[in-house]
Amino acid sequence: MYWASGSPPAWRVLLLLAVKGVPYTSKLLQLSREEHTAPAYLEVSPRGKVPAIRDGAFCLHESLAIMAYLDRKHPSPPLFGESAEEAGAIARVIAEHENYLYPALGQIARAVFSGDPTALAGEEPAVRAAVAMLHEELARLEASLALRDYLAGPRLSAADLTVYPSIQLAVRAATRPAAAPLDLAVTPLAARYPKLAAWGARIEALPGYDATYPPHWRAA
Ligand SMILES: N[C@@H](CCC(=O)N[C@@H](CS)C(=O)NCC(=O)O)C(=O)O
Repeated sequence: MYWASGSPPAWRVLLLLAVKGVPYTSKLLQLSREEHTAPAYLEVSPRGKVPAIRDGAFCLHESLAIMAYLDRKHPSPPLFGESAEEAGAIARVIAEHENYLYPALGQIARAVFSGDPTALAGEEPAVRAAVAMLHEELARLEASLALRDYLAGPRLSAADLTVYPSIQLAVRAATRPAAAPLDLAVTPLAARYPKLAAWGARIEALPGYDATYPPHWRAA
């Protein structure tokens, strides 16, 4: 399992491995040292991105593809649904996350974590629009949790494991000084989104949840 600290897509896969209790060899790459562009790694992950896995002779990149593969290989507990309706609901939550929440978060994260104090200057209107979109999506998730314990139904699924690292990234971004002018207003999460905060606590209580991942994530 090739991953990097601070990568939400990598964390999704690590969570899925933990929930399923699948043993694996951890290969932590240092992106700052360009380990993801090394020729040997490009053979595993041709785009030079994390996460990626090697399972025997089989290599796979793209977090959602890896999750689907691992769910087939290690079916217990099933995380992509058993009925057609469950599978549809899970795929819907994941697609909405990938198409709306994650791009907005990416735009915010690029401005907040770039280390360049002027990063926001030229892009502030676009980043503010992304903050509004993030809240729109968080409100949708919050409303859905009024009806069910997990994002796609009464049981934990791949949808939860996909969304959870993004929520954590939003919270982490809000603690950064560079985020102050944006007024991200996602901390404490429970103040505005109590159901999302309680859902996050349910995920953190899962057997195998590793509170130390990613190593420097929470302390930031
Ligand atoms: N769609 C991909 C996204 C992977 C991705 O963008 N990974 C980032 C870390 S979050 C990465 O490897 N960045 C290194 C780079 O682009 O140079 C997935 O879900 O696996």
